[in-house]
Amino acid sequence: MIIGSTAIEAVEGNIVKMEFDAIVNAANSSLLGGGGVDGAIHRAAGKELVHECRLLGGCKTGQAKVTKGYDLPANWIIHTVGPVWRGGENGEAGQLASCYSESLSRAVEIGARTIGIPAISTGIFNYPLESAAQTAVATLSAFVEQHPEAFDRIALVCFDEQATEAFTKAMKAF
Ligand code: AR6
Repeated sequence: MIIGSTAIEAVEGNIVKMEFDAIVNAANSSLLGGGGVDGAIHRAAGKELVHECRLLGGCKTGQAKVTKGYDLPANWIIHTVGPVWRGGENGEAGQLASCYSESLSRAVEIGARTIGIPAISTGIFNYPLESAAQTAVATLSAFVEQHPEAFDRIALVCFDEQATEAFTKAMKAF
């Protein structure tokens, strides 16, 4: 979908290998690394990343903080902490939406025009894929409507076919 200058799309692949001004990391509140995409980003960025992360003092669920990209193709990493899925009645959707809007707010601040975002919370944090995809698409669209010229490309980077299908479907239904 296209809003203003921004193409929003779902793409399949490994986010650490992709060329964007900034990529978003699905981190945990320590910001010191973990499994999933977080582990992959820390491995690919190199050891200097964790040194910068130590200075940030952690990050609350739904918030986002920026570091440099170090050895990644991306110049910046926007670390956000998604909600752990606890059945859906505990504010998870609002927290997930906040991850997307706060990440884009950081992107605007650093002037990143191309951004890759993984399917936050849908791995280790267990958020149901379809519901996460709907929240992602609705939140990104609403943000971009408010900042129609801020970005060139926002890619929802899906790690497997199932995620690609869910995000593509959410975009078509929107
Ligand atoms: N590129 C793109 N997407 C990926 C990649 C990759 N290289 N690797 C995994 N994914 P997860 P969460 C997808 O578990 O659910 C960590 O330990 C994956 O298939 O990485 O937010 C953190 O430190 C899934 O669709 O993040 C936290 O403790 C999506 O990325 C916790 O996991 C998110 O899965 C965060 O859990």
